[in-house]
Amino acid sequence: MTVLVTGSVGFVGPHLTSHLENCGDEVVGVDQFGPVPLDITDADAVHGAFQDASPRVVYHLAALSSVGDSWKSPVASFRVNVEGTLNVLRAAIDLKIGRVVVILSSEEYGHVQESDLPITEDTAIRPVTPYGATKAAADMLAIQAFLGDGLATVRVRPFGHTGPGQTPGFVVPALAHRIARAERDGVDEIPVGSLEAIRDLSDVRDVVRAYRLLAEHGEPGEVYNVCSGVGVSIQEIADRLLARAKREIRLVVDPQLVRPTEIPRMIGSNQRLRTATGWFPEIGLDQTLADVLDAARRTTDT
Ligand code: A2R
Repeated sequence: MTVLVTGSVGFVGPHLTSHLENCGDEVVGVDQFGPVPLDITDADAVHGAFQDASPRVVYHLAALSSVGDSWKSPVASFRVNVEGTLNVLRAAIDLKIGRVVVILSSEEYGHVQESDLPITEDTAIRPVTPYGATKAAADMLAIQAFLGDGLATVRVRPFGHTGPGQTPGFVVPALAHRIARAERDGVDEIPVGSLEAIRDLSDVRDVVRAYRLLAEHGEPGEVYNVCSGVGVSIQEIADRLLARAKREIRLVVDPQLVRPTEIPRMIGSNQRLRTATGWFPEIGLDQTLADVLDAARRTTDT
């Protein structure tokens, strides 16, 4: 079966591509700087690429994915994340593509009261960050494409995920890179931002398995959280990484690294995903952190 992945050379794209290929799919990857270059904001180019590939399934990952950057460039985030998604949906409708898996975000939920945790798919959408708002808008477009145009969209709201290959703009690889540099340079302290925030963190390799399972078994028109269901603090992540360090390293809080709006506790429910697909996470946090630290050491050495 031919499938198409947008955002194929980002962080998740290569993990998804190798998983799909291992499952026997023929993958066409498109990305702004990918093997098949495609600007997702160019509607005609998106239509042309989809027509050429003629996929049964589209996995739409292409996005400006940094929450921090979305505060600095909300218009660019909106164009890529919302207009880009609209272009994908319109092309898929026009070309009668069987299914579109639209990758959205847990950032759509925003600040959720402690009493309303864990976050289910029915939790109100109240985004706090510009990035979260773009994903909420993309979510609406995908609902409309299903309800109004009959396109089989499956909407997915992944919570935090990490693994080898993630850029140091995200908290786990950022910490891992600082530790790897401190090991290399013989430094005994590293800066950190907020340590209190609690996140629901998955391994990217588990997340991409969920995406394919949802392409196969997800209900068209439905939305699914992808998350571990377990909360872990940034402090604990940092401590577990430091426990693997090759020297004694201390954390020093740097106020400049604290985000303008930090959501204190985000924990999701993966019940709907489990019921629909039988998915469960296979890779434990310690394995993930070990792999991210090893990857950081390799890039720091080169
Ligand atoms: O920003 P770049 O140069 O890293 O390229 C990203 C690409 N992308 C685009 N592709 C086509 N046309 C555009 N105008 C455009 N702008 C950005 O999408 C990158 O290669 C890919 C997204 O990958 P990452 O930023 O690494 O995100 P990640 O972690 O792979 O997340 C995949 C999806 C995204 O929708 C996130 O918002 C969601 O999962 O969490």
